Amino acid sequence: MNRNRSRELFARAKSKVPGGVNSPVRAFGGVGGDPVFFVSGNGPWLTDEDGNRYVDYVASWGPMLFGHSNPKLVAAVTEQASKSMGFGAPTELEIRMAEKISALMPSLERVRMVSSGTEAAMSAIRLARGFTARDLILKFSGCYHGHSDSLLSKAGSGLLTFGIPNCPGIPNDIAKLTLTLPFNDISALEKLFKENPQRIACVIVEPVAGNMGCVIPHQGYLECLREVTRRDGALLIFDEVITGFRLASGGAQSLFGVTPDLTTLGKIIGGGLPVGAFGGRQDVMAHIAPDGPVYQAGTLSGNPLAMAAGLAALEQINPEIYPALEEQTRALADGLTYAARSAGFTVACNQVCGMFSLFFGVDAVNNFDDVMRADAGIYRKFFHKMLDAGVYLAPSAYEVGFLSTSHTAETTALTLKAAEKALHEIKEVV
Ligand code: HOZ
Repeated sequence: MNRNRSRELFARAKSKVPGGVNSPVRAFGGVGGDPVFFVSGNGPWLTDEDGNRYVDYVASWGPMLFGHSNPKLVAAVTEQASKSMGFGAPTELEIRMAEKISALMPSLERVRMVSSGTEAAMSAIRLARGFTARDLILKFSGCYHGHSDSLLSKAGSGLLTFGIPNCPGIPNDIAKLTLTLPFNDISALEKLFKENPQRIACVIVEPVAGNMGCVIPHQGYLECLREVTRRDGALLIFDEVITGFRLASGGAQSLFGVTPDLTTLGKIIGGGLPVGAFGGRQDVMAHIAPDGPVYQAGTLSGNPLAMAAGLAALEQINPEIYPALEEQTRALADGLTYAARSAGFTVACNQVCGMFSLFFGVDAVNNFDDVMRADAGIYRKFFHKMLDAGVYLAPSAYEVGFLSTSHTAETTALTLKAAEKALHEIKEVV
């Protein structure tokens, strides 16, 4: 497959853009080689600058729940663009967005729109600290909640891909306020709260981790987070930037039946445009300015173009879309597992509704240490063979794969055929 134009563009990008990209994982540092530059997408398909077509499993890192160029989203954005791109003043679209989110996820009694998941998490943490008058926060190794100062300790995503354990530029005095624990470890959680009674402002967690690959909570784990935080007076924040509206119409919180105090959202609620949100209990959200003293603001917050795209996505959400998405993703995950084992590889494949991850060299992945034991070298080889066969997987062993409602049995069959060939070829030279 010829990707000359992508190669040329990457070389050109590097002379003006740090690392040639505007977000590190895209630079292909985790898999080697040059990133693919894309020109268009349609449903589950992507077309690159050289005219090659790929089945897309990155889905713009999650937002493309309905595939690329979904006609309802295109129409909504086109209509709004002809009216105005933004006022920096309220619009009815923002109310409709908050009403829609609240109807789908009732724990969000009040919703504040922002422009990214990073901003949502950063603001939710400030709110939790302001509300509880406590400074410490707790996160879990391998979870990623955007790149704000308080949330980069032992973080997943690009920090994992590029092996950056501690990010320079974050003052020690800030970093030491973030406590970390392993995901899925109840006794470590109980011990930490026992040692720090009434000192932790909040626990922030991806209810299904999606930035160290897909890692699923053990039965009872999220319930335990709820119970421990409630007992202590700490807030529980679910980071549903990835899982919100991807796992169920009410997000992971409805799938697992655990209600957090605050939730952060992004990705799908912007339909592919830059959008985030945080929201939750009315009494907590009342502390946000202008109602309360916890300051948070943004020129582009609630931007009408982004609201139009997000609303067009959310209006297509209903419980009926998830069984087919689950079935298609499970068929893919089972097929990949079967193909890998048949070729002689040990693998674990974690999957929940429309997200999945394949880990080589391990037979179960339940936390960050398990992820670290997986063989990223085999993933790299697999990634490139799949790319050459027209399948675009995440360019890092530590990101998840996403399906959309536009993926079909045909795209799954094509992917599995490519995977079977790739895995046999890799095995021959290992
Ligand atoms: N943090 C994103 C994945 N979880 C990567 C974003 C990007 O590179 O676009």
